[in-house]
Amino acid sequence: MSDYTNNVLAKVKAQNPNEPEFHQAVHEILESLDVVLARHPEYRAASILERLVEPERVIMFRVPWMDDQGDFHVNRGYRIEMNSAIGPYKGGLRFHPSVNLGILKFLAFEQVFKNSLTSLPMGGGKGGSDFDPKGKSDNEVMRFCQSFMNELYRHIGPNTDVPAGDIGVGGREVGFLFGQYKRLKNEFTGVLTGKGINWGGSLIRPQATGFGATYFAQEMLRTRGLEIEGKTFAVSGFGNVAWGAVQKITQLGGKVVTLSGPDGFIYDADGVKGEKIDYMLKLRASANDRVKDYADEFKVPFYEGKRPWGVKVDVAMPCATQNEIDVSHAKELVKNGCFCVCEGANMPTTYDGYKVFEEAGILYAPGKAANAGGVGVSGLEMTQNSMRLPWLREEVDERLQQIMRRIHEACTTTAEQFGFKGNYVVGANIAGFLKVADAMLDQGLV
Ligand code: NDP
Ligand code: 2IT
Repeated sequence: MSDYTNNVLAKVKAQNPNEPEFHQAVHEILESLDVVLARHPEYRAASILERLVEPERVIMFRVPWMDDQGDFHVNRGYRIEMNSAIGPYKGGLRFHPSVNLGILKFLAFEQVFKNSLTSLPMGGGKGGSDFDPKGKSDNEVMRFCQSFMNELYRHIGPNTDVPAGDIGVGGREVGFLFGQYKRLKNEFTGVLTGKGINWGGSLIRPQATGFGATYFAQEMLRTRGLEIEGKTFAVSGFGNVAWGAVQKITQLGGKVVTLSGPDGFIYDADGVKGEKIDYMLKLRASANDRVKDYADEFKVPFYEGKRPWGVKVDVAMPCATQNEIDVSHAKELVKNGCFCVCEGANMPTTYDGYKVFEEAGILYAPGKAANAGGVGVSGLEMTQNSMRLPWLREEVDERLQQIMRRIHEACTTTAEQFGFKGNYVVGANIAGFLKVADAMLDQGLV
Protein backbone atom coordinates (compact mmCIF):
# COMPACT_ATOMS: atom_id res chain seq x y z
CA MET A 1 0.00 0.00 0.00
CA SER A 2 1.15 3.58 -0.63
CA ASP A 3 1.88 5.95 2.25
CA TYR A 4 -1.33 7.77 1.48
CA THR A 5 -3.72 4.78 1.62
CA ASN A 6 -1.78 3.47 4.62
CA ASN A 7 -2.43 6.76 6.41
CA VAL A 8 -6.13 6.65 5.58
CA LEU A 9 -6.29 3.11 6.99
CA ALA A 10 -4.30 4.04 10.09
CA LYS A 11 -6.74 6.89 10.78
CA VAL A 12 -9.73 4.57 10.32
CA LYS A 13 -8.20 2.19 12.88
CA ALA A 14 -7.39 4.97 15.34
CA GLN A 15 -10.80 6.61 15.07
CA ASN A 16 -12.80 3.38 15.12
CA PRO A 17 -11.16 1.12 17.70
CA ASN A 18 -12.63 -2.33 18.38
CA GLU A 19 -14.09 -2.63 14.87
CA PRO A 20 -11.79 -5.31 13.34
CA GLU A 21 -14.23 -6.36 10.60
CA PHE A 22 -14.60 -2.75 9.45
CA HIS A 23 -10.79 -2.35 9.38
CA GLN A 24 -10.52 -5.58 7.37
CA ALA A 25 -13.05 -4.47 4.74
CA VAL A 26 -11.48 -1.01 4.41
CA HIS A 27 -7.97 -2.51 4.17
CA GLU A 28 -8.96 -4.85 1.34
CA ILE A 29 -10.56 -2.04 -0.67
CA LEU A 30 -7.90 0.63 -0.10
CA GLU A 31 -5.20 -1.83 -1.11
CA SER A 32 -6.85 -2.18 -4.53
CA LEU A 33 -7.14 1.56 -5.08
CA ASP A 34 -3.51 2.74 -5.15
CA VAL A 35 -3.32 1.98 -8.84
CA VAL A 36 -6.47 4.08 -9.48
CA LEU A 37 -5.22 7.02 -7.41
CA ALA A 38 -1.96 7.00 -9.34
CA ARG A 39 -3.88 7.47 -12.59
CA HIS A 40 -6.55 9.81 -11.19
CA PRO A 41 -5.13 12.42 -8.79
CA GLU A 42 -8.54 14.14 -8.69
CA TYR A 43 -9.87 11.56 -6.20
CA ARG A 44 -7.14 12.28 -3.69
CA ALA A 45 -7.44 16.02 -4.23
CA ALA A 46 -11.14 15.80 -3.32
CA SER A 47 -10.50 13.49 -0.29
CA ILE A 48 -12.80 10.87 -1.76
CA LEU A 49 -11.28 8.04 0.30
CA GLU A 50 -11.54 9.97 3.57
CA ARG A 51 -15.21 10.65 2.75
CA LEU A 52 -15.97 7.06 1.72
CA VAL A 53 -14.78 5.53 5.01
CA GLU A 54 -16.96 7.84 7.11
CA PRO A 55 -20.67 6.91 7.16
CA GLU A 56 -22.96 9.75 6.09
CA ARG A 57 -25.06 8.97 9.15
CA VAL A 58 -25.12 6.38 11.96
CA ILE A 59 -28.36 5.81 13.82
CA MET A 60 -28.37 3.86 17.10
CA PHE A 61 -31.43 3.30 19.18
CA ARG A 62 -33.03 1.42 22.04
CA VAL A 63 -35.43 -1.40 21.17
CA PRO A 64 -37.54 -2.36 24.20
CA TRP A 65 -39.89 -5.35 23.82
CA MET A 66 -41.93 -7.71 25.94
CA ASP A 67 -41.70 -11.52 25.87
CA ASP A 68 -44.63 -13.93 26.11
CA GLN A 69 -44.28 -14.10 29.91
CA GLY A 70 -44.63 -10.31 30.21
CA ASP A 71 -40.96 -9.71 31.01
CA PHE A 72 -39.19 -6.70 29.47
CA HIS A 73 -36.06 -6.86 27.34
CA VAL A 74 -33.94 -4.18 25.72
CA ASN A 75 -31.84 -4.65 22.59
CA ARG A 76 -29.81 -2.21 20.55
CA GLY A 77 -30.93 -1.19 17.04
CA TYR A 78 -28.75 0.30 14.31
CA ARG A 79 -28.91 1.73 10.82
CA ILE A 80 -25.71 2.78 9.06
CA GLU A 81 -26.43 5.15 6.14
CA MET A 82 -23.05 4.81 4.49
CA ASN A 83 -23.22 6.46 1.08
CA SER A 84 -26.03 7.92 -1.06
CA ALA A 85 -23.98 9.14 -4.05
CA ILE A 86 -25.71 6.90 -6.60
CA GLY A 87 -29.12 6.28 -5.02
CA PRO A 88 -31.10 5.88 -1.80
CA TYR A 89 -29.28 3.94 0.93
CA LYS A 90 -29.96 0.25 0.33
CA GLY A 91 -28.99 -2.85 2.27
CA GLY A 92 -30.21 -5.51 4.65
CA LEU A 93 -31.03 -5.77 8.34
CA ARG A 94 -29.26 -8.43 10.41
CA PHE A 95 -30.69 -9.82 13.66
CA HIS A 96 -28.02 -11.90 15.37
CA PRO A 97 -26.48 -11.79 18.88
CA SER A 98 -23.04 -11.09 17.35
CA VAL A 99 -24.23 -7.80 15.77
CA ASN A 100 -22.35 -4.68 16.80
CA LEU A 101 -21.47 -1.32 15.27
CA GLY A 102 -18.23 -2.53 13.65
CA ILE A 103 -19.87 -5.52 11.94
CA LEU A 104 -22.64 -3.35 10.52
CA LYS A 105 -20.14 -0.73 9.35
CA PHE A 106 -18.15 -3.38 7.47
CA LEU A 107 -21.36 -4.65 5.88
CA ALA A 108 -22.53 -1.14 4.96
CA PHE A 109 -19.10 -0.32 3.48
CA GLU A 110 -19.10 -3.48 1.35
CA GLN A 111 -22.66 -2.73 0.30
CA VAL A 112 -21.65 0.62 -1.26
CA PHE A 113 -19.34 -1.11 -3.76
CA LYS A 114 -21.65 -4.09 -4.28
CA ASN A 115 -24.64 -1.90 -5.09
CA SER A 116 -22.54 0.14 -7.48
CA LEU A 117 -21.57 -3.08 -9.30
CA THR A 118 -25.23 -4.08 -9.82
CA SER A 119 -25.55 -1.14 -12.27
CA LEU A 120 -28.79 -0.12 -10.49
CA PRO A 121 -29.23 3.25 -8.73
CA MET A 122 -28.70 2.21 -5.10
CA GLY A 123 -26.51 3.74 -2.40
CA GLY A 124 -25.21 1.64 0.50
CA GLY A 125 -26.53 1.00 4.00
CA LYS A 126 -26.94 -1.76 6.58
CA GLY A 127 -28.66 -2.16 9.90
CA GLY A 128 -29.89 -4.61 12.45
CA SER A 129 -29.84 -5.57 16.07
CA ASP A 130 -28.16 -7.88 18.58
CA PHE A 131 -31.61 -9.47 19.08
CA ASP A 132 -31.41 -13.28 18.88
CA PRO A 133 -34.44 -14.71 17.04
CA LYS A 134 -33.44 -18.23 18.13
CA GLY A 135 -36.11 -19.79 20.37
CA LYS A 136 -38.45 -16.77 20.16
CA SER A 137 -42.15 -17.22 19.38
CA ASP A 138 -43.73 -15.56 16.33
CA ASN A 139 -45.43 -13.08 18.66
CA GLU A 140 -42.16 -12.17 20.34
CA VAL A 141 -40.50 -11.63 16.96
CA MET A 142 -43.48 -9.49 15.90
CA ARG A 143 -43.32 -7.32 19.01
CA PHE A 144 -39.57 -6.91 18.56
CA CYS A 145 -39.96 -5.93 14.87
CA GLN A 146 -42.71 -3.44 15.72
CA SER A 147 -40.60 -1.81 18.40
CA PHE A 148 -37.58 -1.72 16.04
CA MET A 149 -39.69 0.02 13.38
CA ASN A 150 -41.14 2.48 15.93
CA GLU A 151 -37.77 4.24 15.75
CA LEU A 152 -36.47 3.22 12.30
CA TYR A 153 -39.50 4.51 10.38
CA ARG A 154 -38.50 8.16 10.75
CA HIS A 155 -35.14 7.53 9.04
CA ILE A 156 -36.22 5.46 6.01
CA GLY A 157 -38.50 5.76 2.97
CA PRO A 158 -38.71 4.52 -0.62
CA ASN A 159 -36.58 7.46 -1.85
CA THR A 160 -34.38 7.72 1.25
CA ASP A 161 -33.32 4.34 2.63
CA VAL A 162 -34.73 0.94 1.72
CA PRO A 163 -33.82 -1.92 4.11
CA ALA A 164 -34.22 -5.66 3.38
CA GLY A 165 -33.26 -8.98 5.00
CA ASP A 166 -29.92 -10.52 5.98
CA ILE A 167 -28.98 -13.10 8.64
CA GLY A 168 -31.98 -13.64 10.93
CA VAL A 169 -34.28 -11.42 8.85
CA GLY A 170 -36.40 -13.18 6.24
CA GLY A 171 -39.96 -12.95 4.92
CA ARG A 172 -41.58 -13.17 8.37
CA GLU A 173 -39.57 -10.28 9.83
CA VAL A 174 -39.91 -8.11 6.70
CA GLY A 175 -43.68 -8.62 6.98
CA PHE A 176 -43.84 -7.44 10.61
CA LEU A 177 -41.53 -4.49 9.86
CA PHE A 178 -43.56 -3.45 6.80
CA GLY A 179 -46.86 -3.71 8.67
CA GLN A 180 -45.62 -1.39 11.39
CA TYR A 181 -44.16 1.12 8.89
CA LYS A 182 -47.45 1.25 7.04
CA ARG A 183 -49.36 1.82 10.25
CA LEU A 184 -47.04 4.62 11.39
CA LYS A 185 -46.83 6.44 8.05
CA ASN A 186 -50.26 5.60 6.61
CA GLU A 187 -48.51 4.82 3.32
CA PHE A 188 -48.21 1.67 1.21
CA THR A 189 -44.80 2.12 -0.44
CA GLY A 190 -41.78 0.08 -1.43
CA VAL A 191 -39.91 1.01 1.74
CA LEU A 192 -38.55 -2.50 2.27
CA THR A 193 -37.61 -5.24 -0.18
CA GLY A 194 -37.99 -8.98 0.28
CA LYS A 195 -41.72 -8.40 0.79
CA GLY A 196 -44.35 -11.14 0.43
CA ILE A 197 -45.40 -11.88 -3.11
CA ASN A 198 -49.00 -10.77 -2.46
CA TRP A 199 -48.04 -7.36 -1.11
CA GLY A 200 -45.35 -5.91 -3.33
CA GLY A 201 -42.59 -8.54 -3.27
CA SER A 202 -40.70 -9.74 -6.34
CA LEU A 203 -40.61 -13.28 -7.61
CA ILE A 204 -37.16 -14.88 -7.22
CA ARG A 205 -36.06 -12.46 -4.42
CA PRO A 206 -35.81 -15.26 -1.82
CA GLN A 207 -33.57 -17.31 -4.12
CA ALA A 208 -31.78 -14.36 -5.75
CA THR A 209 -28.54 -14.28 -3.75
CA GLY A 210 -27.88 -18.01 -4.14
CA PHE A 211 -29.01 -18.09 -7.79
CA GLY A 212 -26.90 -15.04 -8.56
CA ALA A 213 -23.79 -16.46 -6.88
CA THR A 214 -24.20 -19.66 -8.89
CA TYR A 215 -24.57 -17.71 -12.15
CA PHE A 216 -21.39 -15.86 -11.18
CA ALA A 217 -19.55 -19.15 -10.52
CA GLN A 218 -20.73 -20.34 -13.95
CA GLU A 219 -19.21 -17.25 -15.60
CA MET A 220 -15.95 -17.78 -13.71
CA LEU A 221 -15.72 -21.44 -14.73
CA ARG A 222 -16.40 -20.51 -18.35
CA THR A 223 -13.27 -18.33 -18.42
CA ARG A 224 -11.45 -21.68 -18.14
CA GLY A 225 -13.71 -23.51 -20.56
CA LEU A 226 -15.53 -25.34 -17.74
CA GLU A 227 -19.20 -25.77 -16.76
CA ILE A 228 -21.01 -26.41 -13.47
CA GLU A 229 -22.25 -29.76 -14.73
CA GLY A 230 -20.34 -32.64 -13.14
CA LYS A 231 -18.48 -30.46 -10.62
CA THR A 232 -18.61 -31.04 -6.86
CA PHE A 233 -19.34 -28.14 -4.50
CA ALA A 234 -18.77 -27.50 -0.80
CA VAL A 235 -21.46 -25.10 0.48
CA SER A 236 -21.50 -23.69 4.02
CA GLY A 237 -24.54 -22.47 5.94
CA PHE A 238 -28.07 -23.76 5.49
CA GLY A 239 -29.90 -20.42 5.41
CA ASN A 240 -31.46 -18.38 2.68
CA VAL A 241 -28.33 -17.93 0.57
CA ALA A 242 -27.15 -21.55 0.86
CA TRP A 243 -30.65 -22.78 -0.06
CA GLY A 244 -30.78 -20.72 -3.27
CA ALA A 245 -27.25 -21.77 -4.23
CA VAL A 246 -27.92 -25.48 -3.68
CA GLN A 247 -31.10 -25.29 -5.79
CA LYS A 248 -29.38 -23.64 -8.75
CA ILE A 249 -26.15 -25.69 -8.60
CA THR A 250 -28.20 -28.90 -8.60
CA GLN A 251 -30.40 -27.66 -11.43
CA LEU A 252 -27.30 -26.94 -13.51
CA GLY A 253 -25.93 -30.45 -12.94
CA GLY A 254 -23.47 -29.77 -10.11
CA LYS A 255 -23.32 -31.81 -6.91
CA VAL A 256 -23.35 -30.16 -3.46
CA VAL A 257 -21.75 -32.47 -0.89
CA THR A 258 -21.70 -30.30 2.25
CA LEU A 259 -23.88 -27.97 4.31
CA SER A 260 -22.86 -26.42 7.62
CA GLY A 261 -24.26 -24.79 10.73
CA PRO A 262 -22.88 -23.37 13.95
CA ASP A 263 -22.77 -27.00 15.23
CA GLY A 264 -20.60 -28.52 12.44
CA PHE A 265 -21.04 -29.80 8.87
CA ILE A 266 -22.68 -32.71 7.07
CA TYR A 267 -21.16 -34.64 4.17
CA ASP A 268 -23.65 -36.08 1.69
CA ALA A 269 -21.77 -38.07 -0.98
CA ASP A 270 -24.97 -38.46 -3.07
CA GLY A 271 -25.49 -34.70 -3.17
CA VAL A 272 -28.03 -32.40 -1.52
CA LYS A 273 -30.93 -32.60 -3.96
CA GLY A 274 -34.72 -33.05 -4.31
CA GLU A 275 -36.53 -33.42 -0.97
CA LYS A 276 -33.24 -32.76 0.82
CA ILE A 277 -33.28 -29.18 -0.48
CA ASP A 278 -36.86 -28.76 0.80
CA TYR A 279 -35.64 -30.08 4.14
CA MET A 280 -33.19 -27.13 4.36
CA LEU A 281 -36.20 -24.81 4.64
CA LYS A 282 -37.56 -26.88 7.52
CA LEU A 283 -34.19 -26.83 9.25
CA ARG A 284 -34.03 -23.05 9.05
CA ALA A 285 -37.65 -22.52 10.06
CA SER A 286 -37.10 -24.71 13.15
CA ALA A 287 -34.78 -21.94 14.46
CA ASN A 288 -32.72 -24.66 16.20
CA ASP A 289 -29.60 -23.71 14.23
CA ARG A 290 -28.52 -27.33 13.96
CA VAL A 291 -27.43 -28.94 10.72
CA LYS A 292 -26.94 -32.27 12.52
CA ASP A 293 -30.68 -32.89 12.08
CA TYR A 294 -29.99 -33.34 8.34
CA ALA A 295 -27.43 -36.06 9.13
CA ASP A 296 -29.94 -37.85 11.38
CA GLU A 297 -32.75 -37.56 8.83
CA PHE A 298 -30.78 -38.74 5.76
CA LYS A 299 -28.19 -40.97 7.51
CA VAL A 300 -25.07 -39.17 6.35
CA PRO A 301 -21.89 -38.32 8.32
CA PHE A 302 -21.84 -35.27 10.61
CA TYR A 303 -18.59 -33.60 11.70
CA GLU A 304 -19.13 -31.77 14.96
CA GLY A 305 -17.55 -28.35 15.43
CA LYS A 306 -15.83 -28.50 12.02
CA ARG A 307 -16.16 -26.41 8.86
CA PRO A 308 -16.51 -28.06 5.45
CA TRP A 309 -13.28 -26.77 3.90
CA GLY A 310 -11.23 -29.95 4.35
CA VAL A 311 -13.42 -31.90 1.91
CA LYS A 312 -12.13 -32.56 -1.61
CA VAL A 313 -14.28 -30.48 -4.01
CA ASP A 314 -13.91 -28.51 -7.23
CA VAL A 315 -15.73 -25.38 -6.06
CA ALA A 316 -16.30 -23.84 -2.60
CA MET A 317 -19.23 -21.52 -1.91
CA PRO A 318 -19.15 -20.06 1.61
CA CYS A 319 -22.74 -18.95 2.35
CA ALA A 320 -22.89 -18.60 6.17
CA THR A 321 -21.09 -15.61 7.64
CA GLN A 322 -17.95 -13.44 7.80
CA ASN A 323 -14.46 -14.90 8.30
CA GLU A 324 -15.55 -18.54 8.10
CA ILE A 325 -12.55 -19.44 5.87
CA ASP A 326 -9.23 -18.75 7.61
CA VAL A 327 -5.73 -19.20 6.29
CA SER A 328 -5.53 -22.90 7.20
CA HIS A 329 -8.92 -23.62 5.57
CA ALA A 330 -7.78 -21.77 2.44
CA LYS A 331 -4.56 -23.81 2.26
CA GLU A 332 -6.50 -27.03 2.72
CA LEU A 333 -8.95 -26.16 -0.07
CA VAL A 334 -6.11 -25.37 -2.48
CA LYS A 335 -4.16 -28.49 -1.45
CA ASN A 336 -7.22 -30.64 -2.16
CA GLY A 337 -7.54 -29.27 -5.69
CA CYS A 338 -10.36 -26.73 -5.25
CA PHE A 339 -9.95 -24.30 -8.16
CA CYS A 340 -12.86 -21.91 -7.64
CA VAL A 341 -14.11 -20.06 -4.54
CA CYS A 342 -17.28 -18.01 -5.03
CA GLU A 343 -18.52 -16.10 -1.98
CA GLY A 344 -22.26 -16.14 -1.24
CA ALA A 345 -21.74 -14.62 2.22
CA ASN A 346 -20.27 -11.19 2.94
CA MET A 347 -16.48 -11.30 3.55
CA PRO A 348 -16.44 -15.01 4.49
CA THR A 349 -12.66 -15.23 3.90
CA THR A 350 -10.10 -13.66 6.23
CA TYR A 351 -7.53 -11.33 4.71
CA ASP A 352 -4.76 -13.96 5.00
CA GLY A 353 -7.06 -16.61 3.54
CA TYR A 354 -7.76 -14.44 0.51
CA LYS A 355 -4.01 -13.99 -0.03
CA VAL A 356 -3.64 -17.81 -0.19
CA PHE A 357 -6.20 -17.96 -3.02
CA GLU A 358 -4.57 -15.03 -4.78
CA GLU A 359 -1.12 -16.61 -4.65
CA ALA A 360 -2.44 -19.99 -5.78
CA GLY A 361 -3.98 -18.28 -8.82
CA ILE A 362 -7.34 -20.04 -8.43
CA LEU A 363 -10.62 -18.42 -9.46
CA TYR A 364 -11.68 -16.37 -6.42
CA ALA A 365 -14.67 -13.99 -6.37
CA PRO A 366 -15.35 -11.72 -3.37
CA GLY A 367 -18.85 -11.49 -1.93
CA LYS A 368 -19.40 -7.93 -3.08
CA ALA A 369 -19.38 -9.19 -6.68
CA ALA A 370 -20.64 -12.78 -6.35
CA ASN A 371 -23.53 -12.23 -3.91
CA ALA A 372 -24.83 -9.00 -5.51
CA GLY A 373 -27.79 -10.88 -7.05
CA GLY A 374 -29.74 -10.52 -3.79
CA VAL A 375 -29.60 -6.75 -3.67
CA GLY A 376 -29.85 -6.75 -7.48
CA VAL A 377 -33.29 -8.33 -7.34
CA SER A 378 -34.12 -6.00 -4.43
CA GLY A 379 -33.41 -3.20 -6.92
CA LEU A 380 -35.75 -4.88 -9.40
CA GLU A 381 -38.38 -5.10 -6.63
CA MET A 382 -38.04 -1.33 -6.15
CA THR A 383 -38.54 -0.83 -9.89
CA GLN A 384 -41.65 -3.02 -9.92
CA ASN A 385 -43.02 -1.13 -6.88
CA SER A 386 -42.44 2.22 -8.59
CA MET A 387 -44.24 1.01 -11.70
CA ARG A 388 -46.91 -0.79 -9.61
CA LEU A 389 -46.46 -3.66 -12.01
CA PRO A 390 -45.06 -7.07 -11.06
CA TRP A 391 -42.84 -8.94 -13.50
CA LEU A 392 -43.06 -12.61 -14.37
CA ARG A 393 -40.59 -15.10 -12.92
CA GLU A 394 -38.79 -15.49 -16.27
CA GLU A 395 -38.37 -11.75 -16.64
CA VAL A 396 -36.83 -11.33 -13.17
CA ASP A 397 -34.57 -14.35 -13.67
CA GLU A 398 -33.39 -13.11 -17.07
CA ARG A 399 -32.57 -9.69 -15.59
CA LEU A 400 -30.76 -11.34 -12.66
CA GLN A 401 -28.62 -13.36 -15.08
CA GLN A 402 -27.88 -10.21 -17.03
CA ILE A 403 -26.86 -8.35 -13.84
CA MET A 404 -24.49 -11.16 -12.82
CA ARG A 405 -22.97 -11.40 -16.31
CA ARG A 406 -22.40 -7.64 -16.36
CA ILE A 407 -20.76 -7.69 -12.93
CA HIS A 408 -18.50 -10.51 -14.08
CA GLU A 409 -17.60 -8.55 -17.19
CA ALA A 410 -16.96 -5.37 -15.14
CA CYS A 411 -14.65 -7.29 -12.77
CA THR A 412 -12.62 -8.97 -15.49
CA THR A 413 -12.26 -5.98 -17.83
CA THR A 414 -11.49 -3.52 -15.02
CA ALA A 415 -8.89 -5.86 -13.49
CA GLU A 416 -7.22 -6.18 -16.88
CA GLN A 417 -7.31 -2.42 -17.56
CA PHE A 418 -5.46 -1.78 -14.32
CA GLY A 419 -2.89 -4.54 -14.81
CA PHE A 420 -4.40 -7.25 -12.58
CA LYS A 421 -5.78 -9.70 -15.14
CA GLY A 422 -7.84 -12.47 -13.54
CA ASN A 423 -8.00 -10.77 -10.11
CA TYR A 424 -11.70 -10.46 -9.23
CA VAL A 425 -11.00 -8.70 -5.93
CA VAL A 426 -9.15 -5.82 -7.56
CA GLY A 427 -11.63 -5.73 -10.47
CA ALA A 428 -14.69 -5.56 -8.20
CA ASN A 429 -13.18 -3.00 -5.86
CA ILE A 430 -12.08 -0.66 -8.64
CA ALA A 431 -15.23 -0.99 -10.78
CA GLY A 432 -17.45 -0.44 -7.70
CA PHE A 433 -15.35 2.51 -6.57
CA LEU A 434 -15.16 4.44 -9.85
CA LYS A 435 -18.90 4.93 -10.25
CA VAL A 436 -19.41 6.10 -6.66
CA ALA A 437 -16.29 8.32 -6.65
CA ASP A 438 -17.30 10.02 -9.91
CA ALA A 439 -20.82 10.60 -8.60
CA MET A 440 -19.35 12.19 -5.47
CA LEU A 441 -17.15 14.47 -7.57
CA ASP A 442 -20.14 15.45 -9.74
CA GLN A 443 -22.19 16.32 -6.66
CA GLY A 444 -19.59 18.59 -5.07
CA LEU A 445 -18.69 18.69 -1.41
CA VAL A 446 -21.12 16.09 -0.06
P1 NDP B 1 -29.71 -16.87 7.24
O1 NDP B 1 -30.11 -16.28 8.54
O2 NDP B 1 -30.74 -17.40 6.33
O3 NDP B 1 -28.60 -18.00 7.46
C1 NDP B 1 -27.34 -17.71 8.05
C2 NDP B 1 -26.69 -19.01 8.51
O4 NDP B 1 -25.35 -18.75 8.96
C3 NDP B 1 -27.41 -19.61 9.69
O5 NDP B 1 -27.25 -21.00 9.61
C4 NDP B 1 -26.63 -19.02 10.88
O6 NDP B 1 -26.74 -19.78 12.05
C5 NDP B 1 -25.23 -19.04 10.37
N1 NDP B 1 -24.46 -18.03 11.07
C6 NDP B 1 -24.76 -16.73 11.21
N2 NDP B 1 -23.81 -16.11 11.95
C7 NDP B 1 -22.94 -17.06 12.28
C8 NDP B 1 -21.75 -17.06 13.04
N3 NDP B 1 -21.29 -15.92 13.62
N4 NDP B 1 -21.07 -18.23 13.15
C9 NDP B 1 -21.53 -19.35 12.54
N5 NDP B 1 -22.64 -19.42 11.82
C10 NDP B 1 -23.33 -18.29 11.70
O7 NDP B 1 -28.86 -15.72 6.50
P2 NDP B 1 -28.57 -15.55 4.95
O8 NDP B 1 -28.50 -16.86 4.27
O9 NDP B 1 -29.48 -14.49 4.45
O10 NDP B 1 -27.10 -14.91 5.00
C11 NDP B 1 -25.91 -15.69 4.89
C12 NDP B 1 -24.75 -14.79 4.43
O11 NDP B 1 -25.06 -14.24 3.16
C13 NDP B 1 -24.44 -13.60 5.33
O12 NDP B 1 -23.05 -13.32 5.27
C14 NDP B 1 -25.20 -12.46 4.66
O13 NDP B 1 -24.66 -11.20 4.98
C15 NDP B 1 -24.97 -12.82 3.20
N6 NDP B 1 -25.90 -12.25 2.22
C16 NDP B 1 -27.25 -12.37 2.35
C17 NDP B 1 -28.07 -11.84 1.38
C18 NDP B 1 -29.55 -12.00 1.43
O14 NDP B 1 -30.21 -11.53 0.49
N7 NDP B 1 -30.14 -12.64 2.43
C19 NDP B 1 -27.53 -11.11 0.23
C20 NDP B 1 -26.10 -11.11 0.15
C21 NDP B 1 -25.34 -11.65 1.13
P3 NDP B 1 -26.72 -18.99 13.50
O15 NDP B 1 -27.80 -17.96 13.44
O16 NDP B 1 -26.96 -20.03 14.53
O17 NDP B 1 -25.37 -18.40 13.68
O1 2IT C 1 -25.83 -8.27 1.90
C1 2IT C 1 -26.76 -8.05 1.10
O2 2IT C 1 -26.55 -7.67 -0.06
C2 2IT C 1 -28.13 -8.26 1.55
N1 2IT C 1 -28.33 -8.70 2.67
C3 2IT C 1 -29.28 -7.90 0.66
C4 2IT C 1 -29.57 -6.43 0.74
C5 2IT C 1 -30.82 -5.98 0.03
O3 2IT C 1 -31.11 -4.78 0.16
O4 2IT C 1 -31.49 -6.77 -0.63
